[in-house]
Amino acid sequence: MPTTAPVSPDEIRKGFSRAMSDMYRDEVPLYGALMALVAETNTRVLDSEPGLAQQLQRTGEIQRLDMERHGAIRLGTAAELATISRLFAVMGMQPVGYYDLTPAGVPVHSTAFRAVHESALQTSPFRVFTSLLRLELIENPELRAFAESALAKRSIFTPGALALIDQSERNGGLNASDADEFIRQALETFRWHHTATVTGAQYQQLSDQHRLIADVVAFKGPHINHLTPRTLDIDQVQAAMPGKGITPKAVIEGPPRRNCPILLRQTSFKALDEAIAFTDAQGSHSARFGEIEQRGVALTPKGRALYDQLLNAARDELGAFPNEANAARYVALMEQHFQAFPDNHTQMREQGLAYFRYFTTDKGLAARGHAEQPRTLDALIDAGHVAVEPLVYEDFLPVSAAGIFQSNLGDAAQSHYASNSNQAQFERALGRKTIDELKLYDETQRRSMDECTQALLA
Ligand code: OOG
Ligand code: NI
Repeated sequence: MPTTAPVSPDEIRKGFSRAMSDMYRDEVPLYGALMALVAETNTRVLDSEPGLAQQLQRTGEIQRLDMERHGAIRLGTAAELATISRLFAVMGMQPVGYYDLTPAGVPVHSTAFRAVHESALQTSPFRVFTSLLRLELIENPELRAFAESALAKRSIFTPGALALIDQSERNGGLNASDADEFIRQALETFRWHHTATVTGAQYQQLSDQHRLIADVVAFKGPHINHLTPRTLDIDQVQAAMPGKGITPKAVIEGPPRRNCPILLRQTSFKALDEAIAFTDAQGSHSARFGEIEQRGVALTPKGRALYDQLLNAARDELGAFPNEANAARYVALMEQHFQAFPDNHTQMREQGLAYFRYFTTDKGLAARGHAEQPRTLDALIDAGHVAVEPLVYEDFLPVSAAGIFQSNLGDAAQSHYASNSNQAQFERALGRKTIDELKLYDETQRRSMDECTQALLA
């Protein structure tokens, strides 16, 4: 029995996210510089756009903005994925979405561990993009066998973390001191190691197959490879990065700049080259990079289909992977194609393209129980008794993720795998099903509608 009442998993996640950020800032000084730049930009944007400030105030995002970040890890085995799922569950994080990265030449498939309810997201929106290496895609049988045996030998969780996961599952949570210890123990899994578990030659062989394979197989654990703060204006940060000695990738991934942001825009800067001691020699490895993101409204299946269609059309017309040389043309093509996507919230709502949250206004509350209170949600909105705000996208985008992987692995790392989506295999490894993100957005939207009608019409 726990000695004191269990701590909320949301509080554990909040503490873990902070501890992870502190660890990463100590290890990667550029991350600190990026955080400062993002904070500065966010303050400026909020000062100059009172409408946006009011929107974020109403949705509560303004309070979570400073602590908002996502990280990413790459795992080697099904057993590692199953256990990380249990570890994240202690912090109230569940696997949401399935991403197949093989069409982009990256031999992994992925999910995002995150909180699922809007009130839990409000306490801490921390997410981890988690990829599983697909060893079956290594063609050379000897190399595949070597990779399997190297991964079979490692244990990426501390005994203390494993014991606390068991304890949390048994007792339905952890008390405050166990939660603190859990955070300390869990953090070890994500730490960078300056030593590799293989020889320099073995590393080279793995890397020649795919740099990502070396990144997973040659090390003791799945080091966190980036931690990404959320900015309110990614173009401003992108433009200011060179002045801080940071060189961003050529193009921003995701939709073009808009008045009403949709989904997710991301940019990153190259992985650092870091000294590594192989078992027999000194060398180097690059894996850790920096990234920033700007989040917009979540799209319905209809909106997402339109997004995918316009993105594909722009990319097809470009005829090549976006890069330094064609960046300006890519931006122009994206802007041109996305003209077809309405750029105001009213139209997006009326056409069923995006999810929204509904909030009672003071005016609406004052009219409660009065004859003049409109009786339907649409009429309440028209009368200004209910305010509509965009529901923020909490997930990732496969094409963008592929672009981020590629820019950090180097274009030379591009391999060709037949598109090889295998969600069933991923879920077998995970030990459970992934959650459909669209269902979560729909539920949040519905709850906010119900709360409004209950508060104003009941
Ligand atoms: C993950 C890359 C994807 C994102 O934000 O889409 C990603 C990785 O490199 O492990 O982080
Ligand atoms: Ni990322």
